[in-house]
Formats: sequence, C-alpha cells, structure tokens
Amino acid sequence: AQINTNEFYDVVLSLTKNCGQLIKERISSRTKKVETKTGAIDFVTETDQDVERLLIDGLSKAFPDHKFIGEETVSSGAQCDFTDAPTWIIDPVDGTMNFVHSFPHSCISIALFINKLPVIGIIYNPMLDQLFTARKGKGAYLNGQKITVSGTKALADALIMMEFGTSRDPERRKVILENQQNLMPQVHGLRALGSAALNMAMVACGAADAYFEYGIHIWDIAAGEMIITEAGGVVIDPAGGEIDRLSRRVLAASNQELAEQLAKQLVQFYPERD
Ligand code: LIP
Repeated sequence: AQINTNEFYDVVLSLTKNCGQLIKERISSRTKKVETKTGAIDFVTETDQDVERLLIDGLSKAFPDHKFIGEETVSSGAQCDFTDAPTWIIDPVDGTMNFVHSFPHSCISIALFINKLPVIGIIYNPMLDQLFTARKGKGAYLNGQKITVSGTKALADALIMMEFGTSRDPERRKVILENQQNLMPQVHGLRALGSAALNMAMVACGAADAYFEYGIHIWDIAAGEMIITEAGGVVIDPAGGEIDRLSRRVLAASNQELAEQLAKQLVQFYPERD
C-alpha cells in the first residue's frame, strides 16, 4: 500500500527550519566547542550534537515507531542499523569543518528511507537560505521552485565536485590526488564545497554536473540521493553499477552517460564498510 508521507514531510520540514536557525546563529562564534572524532581533521561540535538531538527528539515524539541513523549517535557508539523500517538518516551539520571555520557552506541533511529506499530528502543551508527538498515521485525543489539536473553529457564539458576528505591517511590522499590530476585536464573544472550534501545539491540543481567521493557515510548522501534522482539525475557506485549505501562510496551525475564516463576515469578506493 502507498504510504502517505505528507505528515512526515510537514513535521521534518518545520524541525529542520528551526534547527537551521540554530546553526545560523552559532556559525559566526569564535568560541565553538570542538572535539576530534576519527582523526585530527574530523570534528564534532556542540551544535552537531544539539541539532541531532533536537531532530531525533522531535521526530520520535511525532512518530514513535520510526528508527534513526544519526551521524553523532553512531559516532558515539550506536549501531548503524539500516533496515526496512521507516528510518530517518541524519547529518545534523554536514560540512562541520566549514562550520568550525565560519565558512558559510554547511547544512542539515536529513532523509526518510522506507524499505531501504528514499522517500523524503531535505538539505538546508541556512546561511545562504537554500532549502532543497524532494519527495518520491513529486520532483525536487530549491526554496519551492522546481529544479532539474543539467543536460551535460560529455565529461569534457562537465564541472565536477570532489572532496579532499576528513582523513590524513596517506593511501586515501594518494587516490584523491591521482584522481584530481587525471581529471583536471579532461573536464571544465573541479570544485569542493566541503559538504557532501551540498555538492549533491549542486548536481541536483544543475550548477554542477557530477560528484564523487570515497569515505562518505550514508548520512552524508541519503538526502542528496532523493533530491538528485527526483531532479532527473543518477546516483551510482563510483566503479559503475548500483549504489551500495553502506559502502562509503558514491558517484552522482546529471545522467547515466556522464556517470559512466566519469566512473571509467576514476582510480578506485574501497574504505572499510559501515
Ligand atoms: C563530511 C562531508 C565532506 C566529506 C567528508 C565528511 P561531516 O561530513 O560532507 O564533504 O569530505 O567525507 O563526511 O563530517 O562534515 O558531517
């Protein structure tokens, strides 16, 4: 039976907007409470934790049987429990490094998955007042206006989002630099916003043509997947083939043709799975 997601959407949208205001209020502060997580350049702030708690508290009050995968809850030891149950997948502040530096490209990324497939995706950058939303079968929107991916099919014409990552592991750095060096002369340009979700939002609205990254987690890409596919794009594995959402690998593009050209060019990297 078709599930009516209107109520889920209304509740999550209002919580996300409120939490966005908290991020916006706090981003300029020079005295943020910052701690490291998996390594020297992987951070969590008090705001990441506060926003995640507010979202989970609000949603579980409204929908007591829903499950959660939250970045900070998993970081502090919870299981990453990806099942068929209705599950909210939350990155409270995607682009935490940007937030720490008051660089205004951070966002809330939140998605609802049912039967392991996306039904709602929201990416909200309150600093730039960019609210990306999508629901299964209903299209993708930026601040209420319909968005679609670009028509770019040739790698040579593409603006590609990639990232430098949150790890100083030498092997990972080598792969990132090899890909950068190989792609640079073959494409229009390379960009990195410092947030997986915002990179995906740029692909969804046609401001960029593709994005790939190794080392991301499901909470970085869950909302982006819904928004890009509803905007007409594709989200696959960077080696080609179906996305494996716990593999910590992603490639998104405005169409399958471009996705496959990019996949063929990439040096592959396989992080430890979630
Ligand atoms: C980060 C990303 C960033 C990426 C990292 C990391 P966080 O998320 O969005 O683009 O390079 O892999 O996942 O830690 O800021 O929520």
